[in-house]
Amino acid sequence: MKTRMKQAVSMLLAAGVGFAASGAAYSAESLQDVMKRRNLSQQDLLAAAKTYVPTGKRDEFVVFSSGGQSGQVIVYGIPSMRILKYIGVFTPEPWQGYGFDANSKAVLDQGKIDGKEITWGDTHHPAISETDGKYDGQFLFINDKANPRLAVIDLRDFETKQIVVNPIYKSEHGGAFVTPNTEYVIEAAQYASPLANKKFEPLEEFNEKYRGGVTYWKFDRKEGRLDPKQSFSLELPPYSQDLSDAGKGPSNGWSFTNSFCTERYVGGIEKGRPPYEAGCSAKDTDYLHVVNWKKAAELVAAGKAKKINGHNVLPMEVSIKEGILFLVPEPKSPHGVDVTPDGKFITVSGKLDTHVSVYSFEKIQAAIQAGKFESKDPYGIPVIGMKDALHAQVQLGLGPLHTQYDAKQCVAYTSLYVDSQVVKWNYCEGKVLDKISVHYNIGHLMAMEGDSVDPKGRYLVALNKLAIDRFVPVGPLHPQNHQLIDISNDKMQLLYDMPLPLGEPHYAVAIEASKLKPGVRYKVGTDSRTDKPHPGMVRAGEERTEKKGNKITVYGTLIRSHITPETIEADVGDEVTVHLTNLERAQDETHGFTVSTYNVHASVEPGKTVTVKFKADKEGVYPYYCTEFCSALHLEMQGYLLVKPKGWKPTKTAGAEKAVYSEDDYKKQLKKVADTQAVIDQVVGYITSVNFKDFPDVVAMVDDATDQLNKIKDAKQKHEEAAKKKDWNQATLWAEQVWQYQVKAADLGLRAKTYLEQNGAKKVK
Ligand code: RUQ
Ligand code: CUA
Repeated sequence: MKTRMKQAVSMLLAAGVGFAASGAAYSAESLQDVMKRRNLSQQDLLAAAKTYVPTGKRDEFVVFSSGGQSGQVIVYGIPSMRILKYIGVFTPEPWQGYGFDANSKAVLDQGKIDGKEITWGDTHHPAISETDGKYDGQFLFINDKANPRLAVIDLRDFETKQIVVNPIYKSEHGGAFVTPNTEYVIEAAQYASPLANKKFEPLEEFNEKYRGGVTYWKFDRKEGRLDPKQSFSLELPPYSQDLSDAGKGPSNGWSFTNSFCTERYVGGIEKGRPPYEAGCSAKDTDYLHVVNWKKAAELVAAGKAKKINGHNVLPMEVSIKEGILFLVPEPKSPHGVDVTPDGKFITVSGKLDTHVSVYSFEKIQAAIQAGKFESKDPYGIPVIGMKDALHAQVQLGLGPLHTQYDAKQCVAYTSLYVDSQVVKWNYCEGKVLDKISVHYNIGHLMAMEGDSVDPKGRYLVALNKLAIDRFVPVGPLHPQNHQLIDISNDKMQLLYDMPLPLGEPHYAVAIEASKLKPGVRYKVGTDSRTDKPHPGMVRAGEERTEKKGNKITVYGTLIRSHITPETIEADVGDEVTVHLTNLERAQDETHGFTVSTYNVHASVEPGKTVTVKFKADKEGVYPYYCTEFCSALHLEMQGYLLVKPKGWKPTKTAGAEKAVYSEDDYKKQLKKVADTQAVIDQVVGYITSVNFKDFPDVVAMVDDATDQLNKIKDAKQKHEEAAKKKDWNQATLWAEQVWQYQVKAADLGLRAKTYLEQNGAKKVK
C-alpha cells in the first residue's frame, strides 16, 4: 500500500504538479504546500489521482442513475463523478423542451392513465439493453414505481421515446430488468390489487380478489419500442412481488422474482390492528418466484392467456398445470435477487436476516425434474424446499440488500443497509473477503456492468439513502450521496462523495463509455420522438406561413443567427402551430425557441424538427427568440408574434421608415465585406490544402459554411440593385447581411481549421 501511495505522489510530481523553485518571486505552490494548506493526506491524494479526469479528457464509464422522485434519469461519468445530463422521462424537463413542445408532449401523453395526466414519476431501476447478456449500449429502460409505467430511452440521442402503462397493476417496483438478448423487459407488481381496471374489491377479500404478477414486455429492437400486443403477464398470488432478474447462460429462459409480505397482511392500524410492518414480517420466509418465461411466451402464442384490460395474462392454474411457475422459500423480508454472471447461482438477501442465500439453478432444476416439492402454496403453486435449492448461505452482516458482481471469478459485493457497509465476498466458497464502511445506510450498489454476464470490476458506487453530515448543509432536505469505491485491489478504497441534488436515485447502471455511440446530429427534418421524418420540416428557402380559418401553421427554420419567419401575425383566438427545423450540421449548434408568456419551449438540435403549439388567446405583442447562446448574434435571433385584436386594420404601409444610411455607410460596408472575404479565402485555402474530407465533423462544418456563403449571392444582388437606385438604406443593410453570412461562414471555417490542426490533418498536394 505504502509503495503504491508513493508511486501516485511521484506520478503527480513527475507531471509537474509540485516542486516549484523556492524563493522565486512568482513561485507556484508545491504539492506539499497544497497538501498542508488543504489538510490533505497521502490517502486523499491517491484518491484524487484515481478520480481526477484532466481537462479535456473523458470518463471511462457512463452511469445511468434513476432520478427517484424527480421522474428523470441522471447521467454521470466514472471515475470523475461529473454530471453529464438529466434525461426527462416521466416529468417535464424544460431545457430539453420535454413537455413544452408538441412532439415530446405526445410521449408524456402515452403515460396518461385512464385519460389522467400524470407528470411525475418515481423512477427506480434502469436497465441497459443487452446482447448475449452483455450491455450493448443501445437502449435504456426505466420504471415508474408510483404509477406502473415503463419508459424507453434511445441511447443514440439520450431521448425518451416511449412510455407504456402496465395494463393490470396499480404500482410496480421491480422494473426494468432485461432478458439476455432484450427479448423482454421484466416488470413485477409491488402492491397487489384487483387486476381488472377500476374494479373495487374490499380488503377483506384480499386473498381471493387481489393479485400480483410479473409482466414481460416484448421489445422490438428494430423499432426501438416495446410492443404491448406481444407482451404478457403471469397472474401471481398477492405476495408483493419485488425485484426480478433474468437467468443467463444455463439459466437463460428463466426469470426470478422475489417477494415480501407473503403473509398477505392488509394492515389496519386505525382499526386497532397491528401495523403492516409487523404483519408483513411475521413469517420466517417469503417466496422466490421461479418462472420459465420462454415457455410462458409459447403458451401465450398458443392462446392459453386470457385478456384482462386487453392484455395477455396467463392465469395461475395454467402456469401451474404447464409447469412454468415454482416457488422457493427465501428468508425474512427478502430484497434483491441477482443472478451471477455465469448464470449458475441466484443470490437473495434477507433485509431482516444477516445472511445472503445463494440458490443453485442446477438444484432448482433437479427438484423440478424430479417433481420434488415440499408443499404447495395456498394457490396450488409447487414449493421447492429451501434446502433442495440452496447452494450456500453466507453470513454477511445486518440488512443485506443488493448484490453486484466483479470481473474476478466468484467475487460479489453486497450492500448492508443497517451496518452501512459494502461487503466483498466469494459466492462459490461462501466466505467474506473484505468490508468497507459507507455513509450512510446504503441501498443499492453498482459495479461496472456488474449485473451483466461480463462485469468490468474496477469501480463500485454505493447509493446511500442518507447523507447527514457529508456536505455543506443546504437545509433540511439533503442531497443524496453516491460514493465511489475502488475495487481493483484486495482491499476496497473509498474515493469520492458525490452529492446528487435531484431525487433519491434508487439504482444505477454503468457501461463502458466506448460502447455508447450517440449521434451528434439528426437527419434533416427528423422528429426525434418518433425517429421518423417530421411532416412540418422545410429546407432553406421553403419557409412559409399558412392560415386556414383560425389555424395558423408556420413552417420555419433556424440557422445562425435567424429564425425564419421573423414575424408571425395572428388574430386573437387563432391556434398557432410552429414547426421549426434546425438547418445546422455543425456539432452542438442547438437553437432553442420560446414565445413570451405562452409556456412553450423547444430545444432544436442540428437537423431536428420540433413543433410548438399554442392558442394566441390575448391580443398583444409577444417576442420570440432563440434560447441557446448559439453565436455572437444570438441575441438578435429574435422575432415577434403579433396578436391583433378583432377587426384591426393597418394605417401605415410597410417600409415607410425614414432613410438613416448614406452612400458613405454603404461604401464602408463594402470595404468590410472585402476584408472579411480575404480572411475566408485564407481559411478555405488551408482547409482545402489538407485531407479535411477524412473528418466527418469538419465536412459537416464546411457544408454549413457553404450554405451560409451560398446565401450571399442573393443579398449581394439586392444591395447592388438598391445602390443603383441610390436607396442607401436598403443597400447598406443588404450589404450588412452579406457580411453576416460571411461572419458565420468564417466562424465555422475557423472552428474547422482548429479542429483539423488539433486532430492531425495531413497536407494533400
Ligand atoms: S429497491 S434499496 Cu427500490 Cu431497488 Cu432496493
Ligand atoms: Cu440560435 Cu441563439
